[in-house]
Amino acid sequence: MEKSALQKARAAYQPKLPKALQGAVKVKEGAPTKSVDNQEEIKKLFPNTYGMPLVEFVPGEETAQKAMNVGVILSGGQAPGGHNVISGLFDEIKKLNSNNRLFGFLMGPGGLVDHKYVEITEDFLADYRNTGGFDIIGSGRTKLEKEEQFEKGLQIIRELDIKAIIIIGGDDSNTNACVLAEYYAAKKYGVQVIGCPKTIDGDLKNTQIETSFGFDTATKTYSELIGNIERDCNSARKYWHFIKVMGRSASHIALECALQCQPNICIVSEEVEAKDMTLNQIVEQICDAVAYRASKGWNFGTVIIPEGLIEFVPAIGRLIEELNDLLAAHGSDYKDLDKDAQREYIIAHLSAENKETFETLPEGVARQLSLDRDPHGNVQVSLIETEKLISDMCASKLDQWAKENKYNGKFAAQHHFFGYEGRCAAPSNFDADYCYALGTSAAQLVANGKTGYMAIVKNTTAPADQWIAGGVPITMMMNMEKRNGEMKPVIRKALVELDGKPFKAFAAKREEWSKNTCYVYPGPIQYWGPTEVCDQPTRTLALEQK
Ligand code: FBP
Repeated sequence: MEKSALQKARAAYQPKLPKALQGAVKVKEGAPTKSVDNQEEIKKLFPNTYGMPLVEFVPGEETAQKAMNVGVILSGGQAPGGHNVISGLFDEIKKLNSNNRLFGFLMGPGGLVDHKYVEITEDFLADYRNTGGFDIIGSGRTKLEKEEQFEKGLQIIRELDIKAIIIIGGDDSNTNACVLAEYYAAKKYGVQVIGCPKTIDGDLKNTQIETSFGFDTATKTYSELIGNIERDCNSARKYWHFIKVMGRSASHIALECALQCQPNICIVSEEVEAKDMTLNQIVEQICDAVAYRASKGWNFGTVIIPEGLIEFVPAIGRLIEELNDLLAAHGSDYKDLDKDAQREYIIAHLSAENKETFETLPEGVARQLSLDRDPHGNVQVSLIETEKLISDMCASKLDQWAKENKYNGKFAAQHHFFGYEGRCAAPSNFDADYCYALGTSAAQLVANGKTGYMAIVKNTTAPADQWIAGGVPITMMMNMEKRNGEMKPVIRKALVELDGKPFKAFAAKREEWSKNTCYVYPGPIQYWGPTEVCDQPTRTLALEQK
């Protein structure tokens, strides 16, 4: 593989580890746990993996370890640092016993079911250390949920004599990891399953998980780009830039980028939902800033829009809920129809209120909401051009205001979508270290016979040697939610909390940012240099852990 100069220099980086993981390790067990909600139902569904204690690694004695083989899967959307989880896992199992072997299943959970794998060796791994991407073994969104998939997976697990599977994924993938762990435990197959918290979206966090990996690098990458746009915007002074940023559901990415770049406007979906706002009210909020700035002669600005916004506008959220049930209930009779007939079918089956919402949406957006969900039942919001929808609505509103003499300015819009640009960026020092420590923890969870746990690393705003590593039972994070028309046990997603410190920090400043030009230009991620430049956590993490 040909490498850039940066890649070569970065390959030599040795990620830092918490003190407790630097030598031999033993397990310190905490109190038994319970799920965040629906305890009776979750306990019934996971009788073998419910209630297990929290685990922390502390320095221990060196003991001889029997050789073992481990399998690893990258699941869902890419997130910077995945390769370092695998590096940490590989190095730790080799440290435990040099005869240990690591197998990577290809292209996501589907690789386990289809028996597609590769052995990860030192030479093979060398090209991927400290790099972004999931290309070492690829990723996929196959949902592991059926007994036949688990049994098919077991065949290759037996063939390769694998003791444990590590699933590196977001909330949906870790929910599946938990289901798989429970199944293998119930069948007494002796196969362990361990999860690892990944997602740029930042919504896999709770009392035990401070942040999901990838959020740090992705938000720093987007913030660099947004800062560049702000500077261009402040130089030419002729465009309003509408920037959609990823985050399928929660607005953590949008909020973090706003805290880093201080745009004129940042919409936070969770606030839209809490205030029961309509699309028109969101548009008016933006137009107020456009009109004010125009009155000062500033016909330019920046607006950040979270990718998941559309689902949080309550009227559209209600429509999506009914569409989910409708699409789940009417599979093939709907799928075989052409585009126009599908629209008519939906209109004929929707309740009066949702029908009205559906008919007022631009056709492209309505169409996207009527298409297949991803394998986990989610609307594919990355395909909805919310930034254009909002800016078009702003243009119409401003035309109307101009006619009413409420606005006198020029409005020209540019559109951007920052998503895929950040998911495979070379991991920041934080993500490089954090991921390596997560992989090391995962190896220790396996070595200590744990199953149904997720690897965790806490105290992450302190220097890396003071981080605390361990594991949390996945059932502890679960509750019951409706998916594809049915109640299912799932890991609870962490949305932006409106009484949380990051949102409050933003809310205290946004009025000033909307009126004046307060842009901050964060610049690119740095790997070498002063610690205040290279090793800062995200604003979100710093504020939350303060
Ligand atoms: P994960 O939750 O699997 O980490 O993926 C998150 C995400 O990056 C979202 O931000 C985005 O909406 C989605 O993936 C895009 O999915 P795809 O890669 O399938 O287009």
